[in-house]
Amino acid sequence: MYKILDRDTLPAYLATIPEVVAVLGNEPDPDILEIGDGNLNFVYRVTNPKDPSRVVIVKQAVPYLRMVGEEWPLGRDRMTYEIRALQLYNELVPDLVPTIYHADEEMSTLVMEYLGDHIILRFGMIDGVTYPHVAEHIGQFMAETLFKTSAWSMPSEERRQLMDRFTLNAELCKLTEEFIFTFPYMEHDSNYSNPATDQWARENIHTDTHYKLDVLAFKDLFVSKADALLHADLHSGSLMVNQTESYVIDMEFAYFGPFGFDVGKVISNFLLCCTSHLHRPGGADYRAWLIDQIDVIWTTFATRFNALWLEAGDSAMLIDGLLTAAEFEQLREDFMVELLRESVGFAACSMARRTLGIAGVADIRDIDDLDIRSTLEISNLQLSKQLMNERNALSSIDDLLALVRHHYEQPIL
Ligand code: ADP
Ligand code: SR1
Ligand code: MG
Repeated sequence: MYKILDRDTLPAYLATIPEVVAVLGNEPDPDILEIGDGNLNFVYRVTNPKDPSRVVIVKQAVPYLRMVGEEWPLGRDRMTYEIRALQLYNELVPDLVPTIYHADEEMSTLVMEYLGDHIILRFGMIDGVTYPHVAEHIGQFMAETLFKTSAWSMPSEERRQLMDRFTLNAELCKLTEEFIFTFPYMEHDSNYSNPATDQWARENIHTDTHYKLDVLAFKDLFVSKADALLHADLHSGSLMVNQTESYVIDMEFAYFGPFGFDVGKVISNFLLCCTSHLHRPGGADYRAWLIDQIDVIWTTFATRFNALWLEAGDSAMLIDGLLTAAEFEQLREDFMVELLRESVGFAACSMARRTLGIAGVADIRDIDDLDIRSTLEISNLQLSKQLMNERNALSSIDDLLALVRHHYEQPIL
């Protein structure tokens, strides 16, 4: 039976799980610290005080939205989808996700490996730290998980059975539909407020029919296009990293959606951080590093995705003999250009929602001076609009990088 766990009840709960006892040891009085800084759930670090190397993470979904409180009810099913996605990722990309010690759908609880030598990428990037491998790891993660759950890889029936395990992640899909694709582009009580930014949004977002219809077209893709199993919340707060390793966490939004949603969200988070370093000490050098990482992410992703495509046998989409080698090559080339454009459109939506909506990013929202923050917010909105407007003129990652570099060359502060 479901029960909300806390520091008092966690030890007894964990003591009943042999796989957890094997890691933690028989410790009746472990050290427990709530370390969650996310928007939705509670995350505890549980350590054996006699041997601090014996440690686990316990993540539990509660029946409300953590960032608002109990007055915003939210079903606990999200943990079921996080468990299912993390189980699958442990098969597809075991080196890039935490190991599961125990998963309990009824208790909406996941007990997993503690990433003690890693920090959330967002905070490292806010501090201007460079990570030599993170972009490559992100590209690999997306290629493996997206390609291998797509109809270009899986047989039709098997894939539909997998889809069936994720179709009802309805409440979190609705959160995305509203908080990424709807509320930020209109007056809405849930939106963030900063006077100069609000004014700019009223004049340049709420009244821009073309842009709003473009955003709606991307909402349509989010709602309708089931390319692959997405992480669906793949931002720099969902990555824990150090100088050699990267781990993807927090896959509770997982559902079958468009490839470009994961790719675009990642790109947008490097851009949001880049904007923050117009003010933060990282300056031009760190901005250049961030933009270079977008190149590495895309290039690694596209290269690996193509390699998997060439290795794939018969799938729901293709069987041997249908296309000539030249036709297949042309298909892959055209496909990647379209995927880049789709990713850029989703990146544009993500930048606007992180600027105008309830769930901002610390990169920008932790800047105390409201005028400076507003200048950066408006710059993000300008870039969002430019990405959206010009996405279909982009034919390569170099075109995107040129657009972005040009944007950040303009002095704004
Ligand atoms: P939410 O779903 O509420 O956003 P997250 O899964 O993002 O929760 O986790 C919140 C925070 O808990 C993360 O930002 C990170 O600091 C910490 N955390 C989560 N999983 C782990 C882990 N396996 N090891 C170490 N810290 C973790
Ligand atoms: C109320 S929306 C909360 C947001 O936090 C998560 O990280 C997702 O991005 C979601 O949109
Ligand atoms: Mg989450």
